[in-house]
Amino acid sequence: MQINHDISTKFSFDPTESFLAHRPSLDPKLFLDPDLEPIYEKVLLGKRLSAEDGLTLYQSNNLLGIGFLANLVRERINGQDAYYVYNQHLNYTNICRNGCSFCAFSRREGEEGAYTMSLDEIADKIRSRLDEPITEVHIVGGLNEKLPYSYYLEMLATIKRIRPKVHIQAFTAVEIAYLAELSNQSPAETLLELQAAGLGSLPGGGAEIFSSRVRQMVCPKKLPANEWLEIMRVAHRLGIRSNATMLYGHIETLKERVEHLLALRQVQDEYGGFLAFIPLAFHPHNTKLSSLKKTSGFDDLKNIAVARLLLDNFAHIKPFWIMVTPKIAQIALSFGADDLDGTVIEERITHMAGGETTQGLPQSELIRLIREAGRWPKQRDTLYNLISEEEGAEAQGHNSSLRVVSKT
Ligand code: V47
Ligand code: SF4
Repeated sequence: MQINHDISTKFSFDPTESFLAHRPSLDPKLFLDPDLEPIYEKVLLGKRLSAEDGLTLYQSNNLLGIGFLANLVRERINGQDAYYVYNQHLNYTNICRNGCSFCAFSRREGEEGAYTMSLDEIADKIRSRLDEPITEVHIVGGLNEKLPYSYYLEMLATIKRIRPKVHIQAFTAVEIAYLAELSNQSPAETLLELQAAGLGSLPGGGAEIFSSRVRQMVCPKKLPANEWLEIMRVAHRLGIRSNATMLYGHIETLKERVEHLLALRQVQDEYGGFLAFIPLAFHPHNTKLSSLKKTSGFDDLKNIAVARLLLDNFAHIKPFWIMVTPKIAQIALSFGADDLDGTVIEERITHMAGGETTQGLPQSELIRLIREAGRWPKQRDTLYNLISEEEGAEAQGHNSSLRVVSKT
């Protein structure tokens, strides 16, 4: 396949645009620890935070202070808006050659509970929701060596045939690297072929923690960190957007979390192709790390806030409500987050690891969570184009109706 190497895309986003307009009237000394005050000064001036600042934030237990700082940045970038998407998750197979020790979802071929959806089953799943205004199908699966490359192309084409306008956000960088290997092509050639079959953007999974120390211990067979980052660079250069994640709450140190976030910030400086950052809270149940504790609400909120502060070039910070619960995700809207992800409908990765949330949330519930947090609900598509909204005074009332901005 011929690749045009000139298709370089730089997505523009200026987080410091209006920072002076957001100087708070409160005296932050009332609730900021002294060690957070220099960070407050930087945040006010729109200055980039350092790795040391990141560590100071993580080491502080002044959650309200950290949240206050993160909220300044959040409102500077997104005002009162809080986004959600009408989406459907699809985990097409759990058979995986990697066997990461934090994963309760994966199985070996023939093991009890192993499954692979046929193309007909996938088609049925998409068809069964045709009466809903789904704008995104979100697809992640294991590395199943029995599946031919054509399965992936046909999966995308099948979904597009049934729902031509849907945006398919499919295959983590780990799956993309695997598909490149399977198809004997470069990652760029593979991405372009998948795009021609219907791929719209990439989910942010597979990043885990970039530290090679941690990767060696919990996912030694997984794509190394530098290759994960390189796949994202290649995608962004081709104009294919993606998300970014960090799996936290297992054996990583706070310093390793900071290094992870700064590595993402560096790649975002290069092409600006990341849409959103999603911290993924580790669920230990049924995994080889089941002796570890679940993350606490305190850590979940701190992670959101620190990410908002360090990732100054990311437009969106998204708590995945499936992992942190809708209640924590709602509170996170005051701690740096501006996006509640979506309706989801069916999710397996977290639920097989002890996730206790429901499998999906109706649109009305996402709107209610956002509205009751004092934010303005904005239904978006995957690329953050507005689909419908409730604004200002309307959003405060309980009878407000959605204003449809665009139909997909
Ligand atoms: O890479 C696996 C994580 C990821 C566990 O882009 C676990 O919007 C917690 O890609 N506890 C896959 N996490 C999911 C993914 C994703 C999820 C939500 C939003 C987006 C997005 C992408 O799930 C894996 C891994 O990091 N994971 N096991 C576990 N026990
Ligand atoms: Fe496979 Fe992904 Fe689970 Fe790792 S996290 S075992 S790559 S499905």
